[in-house]
Amino acid sequence: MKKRSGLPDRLAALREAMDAARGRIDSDVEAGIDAILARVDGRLAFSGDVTIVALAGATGSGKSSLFNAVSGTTLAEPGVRRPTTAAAMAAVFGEDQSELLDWLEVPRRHLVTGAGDLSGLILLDLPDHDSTQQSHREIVDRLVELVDQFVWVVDPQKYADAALHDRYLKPLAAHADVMVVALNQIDRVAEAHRPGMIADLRRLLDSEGLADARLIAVSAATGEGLSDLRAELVTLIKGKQTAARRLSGDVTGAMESLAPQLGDAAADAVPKKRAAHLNHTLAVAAGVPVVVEAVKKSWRLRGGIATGWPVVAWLARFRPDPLRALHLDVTSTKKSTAIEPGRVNRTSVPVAHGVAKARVDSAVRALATETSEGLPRGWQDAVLAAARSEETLLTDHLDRAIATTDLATDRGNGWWTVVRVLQWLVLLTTLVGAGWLLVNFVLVSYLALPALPVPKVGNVGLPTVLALGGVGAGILVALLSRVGVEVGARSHAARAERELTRAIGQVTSRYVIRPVDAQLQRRDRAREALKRLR
Ligand SMILES: Nc1nc2c(ncn2[C@@H]2O[C@H](COP(=O)(O)OP(=O)(O)OP(=O)(O)O)[C@@H](O)[C@H]2O)c(=O)[nH]1
Ligand SMILES: [Mg+2]
Repeated sequence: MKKRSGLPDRLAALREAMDAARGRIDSDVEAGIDAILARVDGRLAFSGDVTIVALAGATGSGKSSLFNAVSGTTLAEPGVRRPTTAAAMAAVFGEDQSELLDWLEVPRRHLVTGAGDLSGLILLDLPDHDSTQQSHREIVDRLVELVDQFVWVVDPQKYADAALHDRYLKPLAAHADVMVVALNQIDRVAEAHRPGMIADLRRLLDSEGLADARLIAVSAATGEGLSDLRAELVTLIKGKQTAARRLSGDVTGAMESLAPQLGDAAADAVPKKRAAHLNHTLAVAAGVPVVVEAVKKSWRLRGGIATGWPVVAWLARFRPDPLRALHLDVTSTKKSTAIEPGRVNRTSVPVAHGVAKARVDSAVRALATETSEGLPRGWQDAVLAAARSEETLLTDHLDRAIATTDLATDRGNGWWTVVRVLQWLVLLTTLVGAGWLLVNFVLVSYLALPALPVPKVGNVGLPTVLALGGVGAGILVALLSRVGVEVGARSHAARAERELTRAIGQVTSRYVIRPVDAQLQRRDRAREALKRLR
């Protein structure tokens, strides 16, 4: 038996599950559960010490007669012409409960004083559920949702009536433990046939999930079984748990309708592999490989200009810098400081347009689809919407990530200056040697003057050594530098790739992965809450 004290916890859990699942589940289910929550709140506002029991059933089954028999009054008017009872009527045993009856919208009330052990009972006589009158059915349907306990009154002719079983009994199976089925007019059945009929009805109820429902054979006419029915009611009133049990049943019903809306698949976060795959796709679409290649080429070009033989290097100046062509500055110092968003110039990596944008969008969609696979439709939609929440700006974010990443293009090249000085010294040496030779040539050949003195280094004259040695040294330094520049180009390209990928990863995490995770966590929260409810 469910404890009354458990109801507030279960209710809180249901509310929590609904808060998390709202907008992501079938709207009919959502409305149904909201109605249950409102109803439960409504009933809880009133005393749980009062037990509301409704006599419900087909026309002529004897509800009004049983109402009179149980209450020991002649308040209800059993009739020959059907249907007789057009509005619900209440017999209130003990203290007045007008507010509760207002909430139930039961207009006709009778206070039964000196109620004895039935004190605390509100007995309702309902109109016929199978009425030709629409208003009767509406009253029944409304009150069936609100009362604490039902006594379904059936008669020997119509106890298996499909309308009653399909429309009321089966859907109320969650409330079987607060249900009594009274097989009335048992006096009309021959003694010999009674056990068989009772067993037949019992089997029917059991097959409908109503094994917990009590079945009592009664006769309003002869009073047979009435003491059993009364005793059942007294037990319920004394237990003071009927309202809580019914409400608990409501909560269970709500839970059962909510559970399939949450799905079984375990998916509480975007799997690392999927996120990594998205990062890779977006990095390519955002032009990371292009930038990395440009970093490498730019380094080679600038390194060549700085460390090459000055004449060749001077010519290389006229080649365009590949990084500049992408509108990525080759000097990175200012990028390492914080940058105001909006003031960063767009790169010309063409991520925001055309094919690249389409690729970004479809990768984001693929991640959403794969991640939400196996989830109910509402959650798939929510995951997709979350993944695409920044879709229009995503390419801008990616572009900015690239524009603001420090490519370190002016670090690690201090040695270029040393080499450059060396190259100029070497060039100077070459020019001195060549000039010396030229002067001597002019002096001797044209002016017939004595040549300048030429000191010997070994067998060769110093000017020749200076000129040839200078050329040779220049070439050697250029070749060695080229090796150094290439090493730098590669390590800077690798570093740029790392940093750019990291920056792209931050964008995808913030604008795609985290919003998706938030949806998945919502669902997880709802599922956890339901688990507590069970
Ligand atoms: N023999 C016999 N007749 C009964 C019994 N209970 C009720 N009746 C008769 O059956 C007829 C219908 O009884 P009601 O109590 O008016 O039935 P009801 O379920 O209230 O009918 P509606 O108000 O029309 O839905 C009346 O003529 C009663 O006298 C019973 O246990 N035995
Ligand atoms: Mg009646």
